[in-house]
Amino acid sequence: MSKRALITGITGQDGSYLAEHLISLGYQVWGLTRGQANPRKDRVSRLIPDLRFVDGDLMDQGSLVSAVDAVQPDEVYNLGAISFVPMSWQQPELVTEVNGTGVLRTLEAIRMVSGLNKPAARAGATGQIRFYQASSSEMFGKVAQTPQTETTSFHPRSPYGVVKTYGHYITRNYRESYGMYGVSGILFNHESPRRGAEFVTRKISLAVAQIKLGLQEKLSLGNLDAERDWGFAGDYVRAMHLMLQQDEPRDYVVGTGRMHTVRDVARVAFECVGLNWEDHVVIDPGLVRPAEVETLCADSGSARKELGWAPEVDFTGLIQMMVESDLGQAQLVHEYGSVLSGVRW
Ligand code: NAP
Ligand code: F7E
Repeated sequence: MSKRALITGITGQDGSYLAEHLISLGYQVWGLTRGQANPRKDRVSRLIPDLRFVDGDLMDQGSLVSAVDAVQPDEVYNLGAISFVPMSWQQPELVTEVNGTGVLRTLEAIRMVSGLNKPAARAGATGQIRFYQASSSEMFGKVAQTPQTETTSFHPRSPYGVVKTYGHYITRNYRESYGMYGVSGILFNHESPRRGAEFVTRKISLAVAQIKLGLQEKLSLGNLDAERDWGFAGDYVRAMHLMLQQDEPRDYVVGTGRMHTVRDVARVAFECVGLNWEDHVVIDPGLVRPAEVETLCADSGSARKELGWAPEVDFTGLIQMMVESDLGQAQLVHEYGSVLSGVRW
């Protein structure tokens, strides 16, 4: 019988790649969607016709219990979050509710539906619903060592990072308290042509496409010196799935082990279309964060050894993929009008 998976955050970047991956492995996949007439639900259902949907919101405990009960999943992937770090300074309470208490609510829904409060169920995780939590390299923040491993201490620098740290520890606590198979993937930045336009890589690839076509002149950026370990989202969802297939639940760091600056992203992206980034990028001090994460680099030795995971797309390949996708889409819109703008991701 095919396995059943429930994904929160299905309308986001990772949700769509994970759903495609699980369906390719023979899973039946349900995505949790919230709200009324969510346009992002239409977009993902066009992209993945075999996907099923169930209503729910990480802010609403009852809806999560109903969703888990209705789907009866073998695996739950909690990818839902407000994931743009600057928003966590603007609306810290909302981010805490969704990204922090939302994890607790999902764990509680699994516990209630599985009957994990019963002592007999505590003895072993076998046959229980397996849970994946989307933890983040933002938890390392002001890094204690480079590269970062599963044992590197946390020093988050944003409300987002602080709240993700709560989600990380509450997942570990449910594993230790109830024998739940719950794991956290500490994922470093991962990008794709489906990345939100507010994140720096996509902001750059979209601007490069517009500038190449003469539709925009300048691109405003903040801290060009920030260093990140950027990988491809399609590679990282394979690691999420592998983490739930192990005999023993444990947390893993997932990244490429290569660091680049925001300046490198701009240089490579503009080079893809034969332009010089220095002719187009302007600095906007308003985009610099109240407390910055200056540098992040993963040591994914455990994931490589124990999960057999390795990334397939390198930094230059990733930026090229994003620029080519945005240029192709911008050319279509430019030639045929805005009626086409909603067709692709
Ligand atoms: P994303 O594209 O921003 O997607 C976020 C998803 O969360 C959307 O589907 C959104 O759905 C959903 N969501 C927001 N509020 C919700 C709520 N109240 N209830 C239910 N769903 C809600 O994020 P992503 O890049 O795919 O990242 C997936 C997860 O990994 C997130 O938890 C993120 O924090 C974490 N993470 C990401 C990275 C990265 O580099 N991408 C690295 C480490 C960790 P709507 O359409 O309803 O808004
Ligand atoms: O910023 C700098 C900015 O917003 C990257 C999320 O998926 O990964 C992501 O968080 C760096 C930062 O991603 C601009 O200051 C410069 O140092 O693309 P970002 P992020 O904050 O690293 C982690 C792992 C997550 O978990 C998050 O959910 O780029 N930067 N100039 C800029 N960033 C943006 N957005 N816009 C700029 O103009």
